[in-house]
Amino acid sequence: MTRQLIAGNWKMNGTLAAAEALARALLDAPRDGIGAELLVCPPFVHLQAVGRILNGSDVALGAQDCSVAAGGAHTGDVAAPMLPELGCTHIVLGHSERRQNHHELDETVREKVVAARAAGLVPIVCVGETEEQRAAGQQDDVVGWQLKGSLPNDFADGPGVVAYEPVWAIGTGRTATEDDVAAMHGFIRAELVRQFGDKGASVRILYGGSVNATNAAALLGVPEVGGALVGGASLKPQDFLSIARAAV
Ligand code: G2H
Repeated sequence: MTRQLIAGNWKMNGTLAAAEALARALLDAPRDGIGAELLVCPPFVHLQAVGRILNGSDVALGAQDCSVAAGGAHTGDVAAPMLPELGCTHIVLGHSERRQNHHELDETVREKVVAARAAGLVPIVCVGETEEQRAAGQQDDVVGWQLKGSLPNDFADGPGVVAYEPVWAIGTGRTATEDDVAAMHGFIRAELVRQFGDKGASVRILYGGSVNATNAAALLGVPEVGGALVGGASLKPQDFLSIARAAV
């Protein structure tokens, strides 16, 4: 069985000194009882410093976004090929905060997945419904369309991850119930198999949304949960490692 992946999304938090301290704290803490794969995704401007600290360790490095373009006249953007030389192996794409704040469409996310793959990065593609959509019973339709639109046809041919993050559970302290997670992860698995055939069965599906040291064991124990994408709790090294200890 594949080890679960515990990924910390540091979002737009902290100073450079705080990012370096967090990375060092993760490396210095005891690792007993942790079998999960570990990944942290700092802000762009902290990637190089954190990458130097994590270099050679068992904690992988990821970015939180990239441009659809491989380089050129794109002021303010960061190209995917720039990221591996900083130590990045993974990249979070299509997070709901980018879909909302930067009006990213499924098509844009798909182009970014292609760009990230071409640069050798493992894409972690986020999907999830809003509170209004869930209240209207539209979560399957919404997430189904996001999967169809955001994942290129060859997505399951290489390493790739899907993260289910219900928008109403992000940073709110509200977590999806185990039944909610089981239903949505089961739905996503079925969609991946429908979209990609047998290869869709091995795409890892993370859960994200207010995961913390208290609820991690229950959420990570739900069938078809291949790990967690952790925001707020990933900024506290002990909490992040407690979540990792709850993984299988
Ligand atoms: C969801 C998650 C990490 P948080 O965005 O991607 O953040 O754990 O703070 O809800």
